[in-house]
Amino acid sequence: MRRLIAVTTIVALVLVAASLAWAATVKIVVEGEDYFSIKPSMAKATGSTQASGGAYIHIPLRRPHATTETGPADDGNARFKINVPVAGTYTLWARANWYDSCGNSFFVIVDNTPSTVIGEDGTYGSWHWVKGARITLTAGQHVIRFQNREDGAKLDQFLLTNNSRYVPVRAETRTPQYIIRPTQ
Ligand SMILES: [Ca+2]
Repeated sequence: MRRLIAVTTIVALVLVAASLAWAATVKIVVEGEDYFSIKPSMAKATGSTQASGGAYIHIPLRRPHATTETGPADDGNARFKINVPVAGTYTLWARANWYDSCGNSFFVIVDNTPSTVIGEDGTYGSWHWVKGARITLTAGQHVIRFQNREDGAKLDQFLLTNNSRYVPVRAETRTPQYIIRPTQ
């Protein structure tokens, strides 16, 4: 009997721990077009049949397209304001579409921390998820900035999750409860 109680207690504790972990799992999905502010050469594009919501943001191709790593021509960017419900370490993912090997990345700047690079993978001409940095965030408001690094880079959505094993596959459903937009 004592053993049964012990086993029952352990099972109950495991279930409680699992449900707490489940409850604390957060996924923040933001459309590229959900920006709080945008600065050229970052631009919004609409009418897409492939991008979620029909829209994305991008650094338009220059003519001639940069074919060497010369550095960005401007600091064009989109700033996003999000409300993080639970403090933790979040993995950043971007649903991107790259032009070529010289148009396949963005700088990402979280609040006032040094920039990181997302992209530099070899999938061109189709929307796909790219894994970015792991970011430690407090609960509350944060600013995420996607900034020009190379022309020909497009962003449909980005995602932040504290579940390090989560791997997005398709376009995700946006989570408006975490997104702060300018008041109209
Ligand atoms: Ca979109």
